[in-house]
Amino acid sequence: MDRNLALEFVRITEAAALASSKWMGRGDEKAADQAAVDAMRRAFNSIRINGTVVIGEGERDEAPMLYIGEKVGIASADAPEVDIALDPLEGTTICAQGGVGAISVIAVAERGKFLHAPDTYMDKIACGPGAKNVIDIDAPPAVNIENVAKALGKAVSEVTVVILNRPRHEKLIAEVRKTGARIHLIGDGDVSAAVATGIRDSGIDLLLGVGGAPEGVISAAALKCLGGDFQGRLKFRTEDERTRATKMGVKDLDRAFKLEDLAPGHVMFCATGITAGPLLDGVRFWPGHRCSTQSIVMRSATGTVRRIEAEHSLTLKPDGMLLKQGH
Ligand code: VTB
Repeated sequence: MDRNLALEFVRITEAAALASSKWMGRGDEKAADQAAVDAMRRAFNSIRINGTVVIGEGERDEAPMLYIGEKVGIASADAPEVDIALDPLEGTTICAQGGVGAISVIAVAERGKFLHAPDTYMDKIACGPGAKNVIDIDAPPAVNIENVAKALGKAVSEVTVVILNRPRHEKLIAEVRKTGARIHLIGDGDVSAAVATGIRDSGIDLLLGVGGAPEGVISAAALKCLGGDFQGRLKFRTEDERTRATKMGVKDLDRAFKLEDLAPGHVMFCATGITAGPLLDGVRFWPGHRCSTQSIVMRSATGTVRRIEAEHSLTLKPDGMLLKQGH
């Protein structure tokens, strides 16, 4: 995958972040998401790729834009063939409530590589490079935490585990508390939390628990670039979900997927913060109709991790115009 491409993709997540940031705290999840989707879809028109969305806003009949199978980019014979996993606004509730850690995110792989994850739940475990090789989704939380502590040279009481605050995690939370590890409970947004385990100064060591499966693939791509680890197992609530997964090409529905199963080959990841979180700063607005974004861009081929700070003019940029016109 071309190295310049990574820097092109960040302009797309920036556009989506800028558009949805206008909706921060306004209590309208739908509008925030729509703004991000529209901006991301439009921004794809400026990039030379033969792109196919493999993880997106849903099936073609339920999502008018950025649906699974949609072709994106300026197609040409010499443009790279890539598969795209995206979430224009990961954390719609976070954005609508002005909470912590909403991001706009794109992961890219060579054609046919990403696991085509169905829109079901996934049990997840994620960690950074320091604890790679010691986590195991089939081991009890206490064992994983103990092993992560050892690998990081920390006491168990110094390990911070991030978990989505959900009734389904009651038992998990109790088990983790029993170990004495610290817990960071989040309301939403387990992609930025998973990726944060791979960032040295995020203060997060381990992610445990059940979130969205498509977002698991996106998180795996990021942790591959960061040299961390991610494992996941699909969790089905209905027979219909199992059928859908089979239709999407998942062969073994109950398998514990390793990072290499979810995001094999060379991958690229980029994300822009919408609201401030452990991974990225949010969009900030400055006097004079200017605003700033913080993004992270990385590629697995080289392991380079770039943080990109950008300042935007809201009067000159097309997305800026959109913001000014408002809704
Ligand atoms: C949420 C959201 C996550 O999965 O947890 C969702 O915060 C599914 O969980 O970021 P609920 O149905 O309990 O809300 C994610 O979207 C992605 O994994």
